[in-house]
Amino acid sequence: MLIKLAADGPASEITPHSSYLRRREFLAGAAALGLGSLVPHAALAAALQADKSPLSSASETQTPLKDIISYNNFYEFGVDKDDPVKNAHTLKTKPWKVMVDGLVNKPAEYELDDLIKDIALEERIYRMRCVEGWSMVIPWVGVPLASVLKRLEPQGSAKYVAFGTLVRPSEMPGQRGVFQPLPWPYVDGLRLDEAMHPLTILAVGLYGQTLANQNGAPIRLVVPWKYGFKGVKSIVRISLTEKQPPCTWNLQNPREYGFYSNVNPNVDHPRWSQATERRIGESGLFVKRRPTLMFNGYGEQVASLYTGLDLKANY
Ligand SMILES: Nc1nc2c(c(=O)[nH]1)N[C@H]1C(S)=C(S)[C@@H](COP(=O)(O)O)O[C@H]1N2
Ligand SMILES: [Mo]
Repeated sequence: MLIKLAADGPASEITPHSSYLRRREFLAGAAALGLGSLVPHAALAAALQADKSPLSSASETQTPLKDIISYNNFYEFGVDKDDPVKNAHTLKTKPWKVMVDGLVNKPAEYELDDLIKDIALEERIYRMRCVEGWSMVIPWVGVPLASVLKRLEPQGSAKYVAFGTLVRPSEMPGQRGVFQPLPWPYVDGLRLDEAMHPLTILAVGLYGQTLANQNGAPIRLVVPWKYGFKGVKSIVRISLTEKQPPCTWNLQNPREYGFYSNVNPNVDHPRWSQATERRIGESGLFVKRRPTLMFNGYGEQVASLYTGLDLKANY
């Protein structure tokens, strides 16, 4: 009954800023009342209303929620796939501020709700492909990154967008151990035209609810034609730059991970093939690996971004 209450109104309705906020508060209140267990995947998840986007890859079976929230890479919470689901509850996602700086006319430290205010939330069902060889189909809820960037007014000299994430060891066990798997903050970036592409979104939810912490709450990048590691989680900084920004995995191992990281079955990672993938949630003796598609199947929309670029050299 309470879940019905949270999902107030038709799914096609545009979500204004104030009701987005109210939903977040409703669930915080529900959690305080001990009603958190009514919410399927996290005590603070709140129902979101989103327009269904025609840009969805809607024909494929969606990966079950339980798999999306329990098989994650989020090294701030540990390096094993089941570490984030166990550890990410300690992350506090409210209040949340995003610092915007660099080559923009509207630099500021924005409250998250102000950053996406009045931009309609959309449901985008996307195939996602990790460089490790697994894939999922995820019904994201988010806003086009282009809409947010337009609001920030990139200057003419801006050529790239850099994303930075939270460094808060008190809430992130992976940042306080003796062994720190990555340099912090986790960073990555896009060329400005990739960032402005209509398929690129900032996600705040999935399966109609706010993101579970382990999926990158409260806001993360989603670029469906690139390998999963470009999906920067728990973003606290957006910078417009003239120079190509650093990428965590490229810094870690430049021979294995490049700036572009476009899904490409013809260019193998040095240690494993990229020709096929295992769809998470389809485990079983007789389940076959699927062929991986060029640009993860989004080539018709994005291939023109790379005309004239050698994709073997620019992996
Ligand atoms: N901040 C941060 N973002 C991150 C990572 C990380 O370790 N830290 N891992 C990346 C990798 S390797 C993948 S495959 C995706 C996984 O996103 P998901 O768990 O929501 O499927 O998040 C990416 N974003
Ligand atoms: Mo990944």
